[in-house]
Order: sequence, then structure tokens, then C-alpha cells
Amino acid sequence: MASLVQKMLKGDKASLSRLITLIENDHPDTVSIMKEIFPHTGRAHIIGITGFPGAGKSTTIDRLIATYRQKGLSVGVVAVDPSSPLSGGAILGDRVRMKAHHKDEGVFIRSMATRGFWGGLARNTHKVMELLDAFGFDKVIVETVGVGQDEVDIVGLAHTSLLVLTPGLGDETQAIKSGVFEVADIFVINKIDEGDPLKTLGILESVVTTNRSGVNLPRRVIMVSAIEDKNMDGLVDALENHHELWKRLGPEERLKKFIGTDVIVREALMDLFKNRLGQDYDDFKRMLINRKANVYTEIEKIMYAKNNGTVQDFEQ
Ligand SMILES: Nc1nc2c(ncn2[C@@H]2O[C@H](COP(=O)(O)OP(=O)(O)OP(=O)(O)O)[C@@H](O)[C@H]2O)c(=O)[nH]1
Ligand SMILES: [Mg+2]
Repeated sequence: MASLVQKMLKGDKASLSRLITLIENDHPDTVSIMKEIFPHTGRAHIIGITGFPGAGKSTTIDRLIATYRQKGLSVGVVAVDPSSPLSGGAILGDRVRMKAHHKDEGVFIRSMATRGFWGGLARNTHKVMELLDAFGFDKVIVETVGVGQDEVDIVGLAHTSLLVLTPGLGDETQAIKSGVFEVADIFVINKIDEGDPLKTLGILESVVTTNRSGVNLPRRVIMVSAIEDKNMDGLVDALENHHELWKRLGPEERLKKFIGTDVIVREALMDLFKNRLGQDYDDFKRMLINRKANVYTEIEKIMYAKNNGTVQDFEQ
């Protein structure tokens, strides 16, 4: 395993692919791999892209790759595909859309399937992002579909996060209610070739002035047509500008936005909990759902070793 990591750090993409597969499958050596990787991370500009299915995230990434490559920058992409039927076939779609870049040495694209469960996405995605960072890509882009909690996590793992919307679909009203809306840095109104973006622009501009992350970074709205390659330079400028400002933030400011450690700790606690549980986690959940056990009592027992940590019947 150590030699695989060494080869990957020297720039071997095949080793990078193999390591990602091991991590995706929760290989027992995952922690030792990540321990070796971590000292090499922290250099890449991490960009998170989220938005509703079909908003044009992959097409936008494809154009971003082209723009960054012209500037001589390397790009690693993780596209997270939810098992949701809504975007069935997204992996294939991503491959087709970004295919043009697959032969490029400075580009690496990987799709990951989620297990459709809390933790499934964030757990492995952040590790893959760290692998791409350690490999040495200048830009690491992660695409996730949706605007739910997993996406909020991804936003918290990125330096710069984009929310891709389309004009006139009512996306913006749905998005406003979501957590991602509160934390996204750049709002991209895509498909301006198709619809009038002014209403969406008006809604977004009236809300980007609010900033609940508590970090003093300006939020922007950028209108593009990814398919027609319109205003991609404007988007890249906004991304670069945001990253420059991010780099100048002090440690206390960064702390407010950064959740990477939270994700790792939460995952470690979940693993510890499952290890101590001594029974199948789903069976445990079934007991709680059916009110066969008291969730608070059980967690207290398991985490703080009360009552020998055995699950007791609630009704007795
Ligand atoms: N008219 C128009 N169509 C676009 C534009 N960008 C993307 N599309 C089309 O919108 C569809 C979805 O694009 P994708 O880039 O796959 O969108 P996505 O957000 O990655 O989709 P999922 O990953 O499935 O959620 C495709 O048919 C694209 O060709 C655009 O700027 N204008
Ligand atoms: Mg996509």
C-alpha cells in the first residue's frame, strides 16, 4: 500500500485510480493511506459545484477545465452521482460530456456512486478530494447533485462553492430555502441562451448581500451559457478572485467556514459507535423506529459505557 501511495505522489494516475477504488470500497487500509496522504494536502484550490439535476454542472465543469488548461493549470474532478432515479445515467452523461479531456495529462475525472445514505457521500468524497489535492492538481472540482445536507458538507469542504441555477424554472425560490443557498460563494445562472435570466438575477442579487457563514467574503452572481461558452472567463475571474481573498483570510475567519475536520471527526465517531454497538446498525435503527429502545438511553450506554453497553428492551 505504501508503494502505491508513493507512486501516486510521484504522479502515477493508475495508482491514483486504484487508491480511489480502495477508499470507495472502505478498504481496511483506508486510514493508513489517508495518514500518508494528509501531509501532502492543502495546496489545491478546492471548488465545489452543486445544483439541481440537469442545471448544467457537468457542462460548466467541462468549460472550466478547458479554460484552466489554457492557463496551464491541472484539474482533478470528482462527480458524485446519487443513486436517485432522477439523474439515472449521470455517470455515463458526465463521461460523455467531459470525454474530450480524458486523454489530457493534466486532467483526471472520476465519477463516484453514493450509497444513498447519510455519510455515504461526505465520508468518501472528502477523502477522494484529498487524494486529488495530494496528487498535485492545481484545481480540484467536486460536482454533487442537489441542494441538501450532503451538498452543504461539500460546500464546507471547498474553498469556493458554486450553486448552478437556470433561469425561469423556479429553481431560485427552491434554492433560497436550502442550506446551500446560505453558504454558496458564487451563484451561476446557466443557460442564459435559453431563458430570460433577469428575474432570477433580481432574486439572487437581493439575497447575495446576506451572508450567514460569518466570513467576510463577497458573494457573486455570474450569468453564463456553458453550452455556448459564454462568459466562462467571467466565471473563472470570479473563482480566482474568491480564491485570492480566501488565501488572505486569517485563521479565525477560515475556522468559521471550514468543516473538513468536522466531517472527519463525525465519521470517526460513527465508526466508533458502530464498532461498539455489537449488532447490525440497521437492526438497531429498526428497534428505535419501532420504539423498542430509547435512543438517548442507548447512545448514553454505548458512548459512555453505561449498563455494560448492552442494548436493553425499552418496554421492560
Ligand atoms: N441551452 C443550454 N443547455 C445547456 C447548457 N448547459 C448545459 N445544458 C444542457 O443541459 C443538460 C444537462 O447538462 P449537464 O451539464 O449534464 O447538467 P448537470 O447539472 O451536470 O446534470 P446532472 O449531473 O444530471 O444533475 C444537457 O443536455 C446539456 O447539454 C446551456 O448553457 N444552455
Ligand atoms: Mg452532471
